[in-house]
Amino acid sequence: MINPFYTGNRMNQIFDVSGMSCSHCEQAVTRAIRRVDPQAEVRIDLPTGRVEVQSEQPHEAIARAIAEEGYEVAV
Ligand SMILES: [Cu+2]
Repeated sequence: MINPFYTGNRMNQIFDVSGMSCSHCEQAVTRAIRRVDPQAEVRIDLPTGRVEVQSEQPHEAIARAIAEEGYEVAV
């Protein structure tokens, strides 16, 4: 898959998040992820709760940040 954001060390990570219902939630989750990795690329699909992140930070660290923000992350 061709990914314009791929820089070499970044991994494409998918999270299944429940509890996001509006753009405010989207921003809260994005901010939480950027606290772990300010360079992270974040794409959120609200209807499905699919969160796609490109980051070199570990999957668990990002999942924890989302959970700490108050959203449920499926593992
Ligand atoms: Cu919301």
